[in-house]
Amino acid sequence: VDERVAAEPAPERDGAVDWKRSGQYEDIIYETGEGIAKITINRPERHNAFRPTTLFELKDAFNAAQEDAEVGVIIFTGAGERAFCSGGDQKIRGDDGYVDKSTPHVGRLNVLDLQVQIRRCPKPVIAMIAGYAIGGGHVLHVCCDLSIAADNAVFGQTGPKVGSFDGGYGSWLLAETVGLKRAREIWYLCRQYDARTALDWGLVNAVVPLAELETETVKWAREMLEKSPLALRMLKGALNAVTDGAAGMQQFAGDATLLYYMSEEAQEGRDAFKEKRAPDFGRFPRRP
Ligand code: S0N
Repeated sequence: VDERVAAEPAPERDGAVDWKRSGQYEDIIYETGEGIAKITINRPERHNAFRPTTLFELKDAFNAAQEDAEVGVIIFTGAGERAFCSGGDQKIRGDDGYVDKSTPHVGRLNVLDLQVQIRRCPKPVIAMIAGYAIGGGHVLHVCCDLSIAADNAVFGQTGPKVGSFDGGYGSWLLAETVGLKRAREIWYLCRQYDARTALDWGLVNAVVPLAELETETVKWAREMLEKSPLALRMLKGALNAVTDGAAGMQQFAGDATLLYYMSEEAQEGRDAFKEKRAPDFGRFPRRP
């Protein structure tokens, strides 16, 4: 009997991941399972608006996911069905940034650090969006590699209405994603856009019924987990390099060095130094 024919087809796994929670956090939840890390902003009473504490915790969680060699894909989301994230917490906005117990004397704008961290993380980050992705929350999903939206998702910027703007990734990465005219419209008019429009504009990768949001997002994560982690890492670096300028090239160059370290040619240099002999690079091809 040909075992390939007789074998039962692999059962379709449902979306349910047996998430294991870890870390001591107040504003977020950090979970892992099946090679996926799920990071959730947990302030649903404020539509998951972030304060400095939230951002310090997110920084810690993203760092944990990046450093965990078991994790291949990160899902970034908001608690509940009403919001992914509504941006900076306007209720604790001081005169020079956001102020809370973690930074009582100096206002902070520390979402910018998180944006950079998401971009530089060598693992794919999927924004899983139910409800509002507004203001600085909208910018966060723009910074993610992929965005899966529920059919109740609502997108938009509010800066010129509430006295702020994001002239960094929030402007030019958005323009690169949806085009300059649409980016201008989004910022100048501060309208809200539904999930279908976001899909038409290339702002999200897929729209699914709310009840299927996590199942579908996990499906995308599992598909990526089947792929070569180094290839995904290099592709993320390559796709970000142009918009990240010298910093993007620096990261991409670091990845090239990582690959070189893994070659026999580089290891010959290391070994020759340790063995106090001249390196023999003659056995390696001068590639055309
Ligand atoms: C999302 C909206 C449209 C939803 O309206 P809806 O459904 O009517 O709900 P609400 O009743 O308004 O909201 C429910 C509860 O949640 C609170 N809430 C919502 N959003 C926020 C928020 N951002 N801050 C604090 N609280 C929030 C509501 O107040 C309500 O609670 P109660 O009833 O108890 O009052 C609507 O909620 C809305 O428009 N929200 C505000 C969206 C907004 O303007 N966000 C801020 C935009 N600016 C930024 O994000 C800053 C940008 C930024 O981070 C940045 C950029 C560049 C450089 C640095 C920075 C930086 O600041 O770090």
